[in-house]
Amino acid sequence: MTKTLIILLVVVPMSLGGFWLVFSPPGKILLSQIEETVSWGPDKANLISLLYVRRDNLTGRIHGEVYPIALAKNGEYREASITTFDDKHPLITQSTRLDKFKQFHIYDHGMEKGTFNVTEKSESDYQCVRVLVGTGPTTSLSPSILRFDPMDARVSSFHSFQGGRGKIVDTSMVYYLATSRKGEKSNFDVEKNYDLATLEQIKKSLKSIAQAKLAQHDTTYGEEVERLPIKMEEFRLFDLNGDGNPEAMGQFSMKIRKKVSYSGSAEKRVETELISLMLWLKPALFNGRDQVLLELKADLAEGSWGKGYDLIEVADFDGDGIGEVLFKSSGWEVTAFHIYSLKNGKLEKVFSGAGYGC
Ligand SMILES: [Ca+2]
Ligand SMILES: [Ca+2]
Repeated sequence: MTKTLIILLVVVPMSLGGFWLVFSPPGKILLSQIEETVSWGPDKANLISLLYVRRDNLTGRIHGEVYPIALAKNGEYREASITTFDDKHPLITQSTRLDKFKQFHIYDHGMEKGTFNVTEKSESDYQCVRVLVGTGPTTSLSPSILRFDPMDARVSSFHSFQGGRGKIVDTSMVYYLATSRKGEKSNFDVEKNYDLATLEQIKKSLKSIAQAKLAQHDTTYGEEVERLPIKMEEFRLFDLNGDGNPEAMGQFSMKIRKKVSYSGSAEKRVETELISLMLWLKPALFNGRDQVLLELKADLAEGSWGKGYDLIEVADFDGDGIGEVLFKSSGWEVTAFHIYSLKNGKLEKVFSGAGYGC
């Protein structure tokens, strides 16, 4: 394959939102994901998943489903989702890791919020694809997580009238980390251990680095641009490796306004774009110097519903006592999941996949 073709295969589909050309050819069930089920026993393996809780706002009925992301074993992470575009062949007959892993521990901000037991396999719609999920009762979950607070970034709502079926659909959804193995340690959050002045100093370090990174980021293509001040969307403080020195996370966004001219027209239109940055740092306060552990940038045109990378949870997925980081990335009608692990002074990607989208 020539270099140009490789670039086309990767860059063009991503930019057009044609995510599935990269991650999964349309219409095909990912058989490679299923083969490994046999050799990966449930003993020490961990099926890292999300629990999606859906509420029918018309009937009040709450329904939970486990969406498998990755299987962790011996420090390795393997794809665990089974998806298809093909609506003719039922997924439900497929062998899946949900046949072996039935009980899940549900986490919210490092705290266990009950267990979820998969009683049956089912198929569920996620944007344009169908996904094999595990369903079950939500009765063993803490009522504190079954609230669908519209201010919570994890909550989404869907309201539509399906004329063909004469049906009104009004659903709210929220998701949490679900792991088949109970974490020996799940709460790596250390923000409460530090006073406000210290936290402010760490935020200042994050902001100044984010400012420099976002100023360098160029999506302008030579157009005139105005960069608006950066905004810190989220700040969290963890000690991933338990060495007493925290790792800090800042999620930032910056709007840029640019004047764009179109071919054949002298007129210029102002367009706004959003650039987002997920930044992790070992702050100078504890480290002698600011050390960047991870930077994930995403630029999205206004109107897209995504905003780059969101932290789902920090948890010890592989049982070595060190916390891994699970992100959800959202783009133009696509979603994918990524796991990062602290290695050699960096947060390194150990898994990327389990995506869905159009
Ligand atoms: Ca640390
Ligand atoms: Ca770990």
